[in-house]
Amino acid sequence: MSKFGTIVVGPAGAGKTTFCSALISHLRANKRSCFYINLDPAAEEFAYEPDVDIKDLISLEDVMEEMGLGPNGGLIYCFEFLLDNLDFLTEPLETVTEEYLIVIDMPGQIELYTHVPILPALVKHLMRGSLNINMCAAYLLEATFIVDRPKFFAGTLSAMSAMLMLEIPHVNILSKMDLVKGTIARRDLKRFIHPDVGLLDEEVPDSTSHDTPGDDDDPYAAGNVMGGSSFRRLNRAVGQLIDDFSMVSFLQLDAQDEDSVGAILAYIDDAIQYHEAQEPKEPNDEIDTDMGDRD
Ligand SMILES: Nc1nc2c(ncn2[C@@H]2O[C@H](COP(=O)(O)OP(=O)(O)OP(=O)(O)O)[C@@H](O)[C@H]2O)c(=O)[nH]1
Ligand SMILES: [Mg+2]
Repeated sequence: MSKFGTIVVGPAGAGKTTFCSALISHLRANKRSCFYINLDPAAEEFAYEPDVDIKDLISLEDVMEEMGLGPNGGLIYCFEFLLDNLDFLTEPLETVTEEYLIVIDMPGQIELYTHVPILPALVKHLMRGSLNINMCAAYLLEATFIVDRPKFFAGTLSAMSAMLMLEIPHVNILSKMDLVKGTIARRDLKRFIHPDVGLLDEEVPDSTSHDTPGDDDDPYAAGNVMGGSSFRRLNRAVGQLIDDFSMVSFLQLDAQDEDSVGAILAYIDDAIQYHEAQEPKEPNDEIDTDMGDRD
């Protein structure tokens, strides 16, 4: 028996928890079962009570206090502790059946998705161990990043980094689309949905970003830290890297819009081959065929 799930990842505040809630509402409305896991030890409020909550295993607050760690070091400690106590996840998941979608909400510390090898180990345990969960990652990036093109490409690079590190099916999502709709032409939006490096060349240099005219090449000039020719060359190199790999394109999400959530769920279902594993239902399954009272 297979199990199916999605792990919702992305930078802080990208809308991961909101997306998990919207997804659960949508699944419920469509009479689908869901198993919700919260792995953010700092998360306080949920629209739906998690079936498993990492806070029942370890508290970030306690870790910070007792180990003298900051929030990021504390979070890494919590995940290392989880990896040492995987039964906490394995036991409740053993009974989850194939009609469920397991939804895992993650914290927003970007280092978890870029260079710390904790998440690949966790995902490997869930997918390749006895649990055998077909999983895909849903990587959220805020659509508002598109107003700052270098920032958008940096965010796209982090999505690609997560794809390469996790090595599992991946759905990239531009969240909070409601905040940019109407501010950008459809034709221009397409160039962010399928990131086009040309966007960086077209960016008009900000005339206020240079200390004095002619110092554009000096990477140490304060005004060139986020501008100037060396900054543009760096962004061009990042953009070229993304273009060379040609791996990232985005789906669009407005968490308030049921159709948008449904469309993303369809991609997730496809990526994990959810429907292929479901028992075919007979057309009469739902109809009460009990004739006993008539005898
Ligand atoms: N306008 C708009 N706001 C959204 C949307 N999704 C999330 N938000 C808001 O963005 C903020 C952050 O949302 P969360 O769901 O907490 O983001 P998160 O990625 O879980 O954040 P962390 O767990 O702290 O990393 C909240 O104020 C949400 O209300 C959306 O689709 N549209
Ligand atoms: Mg969250």
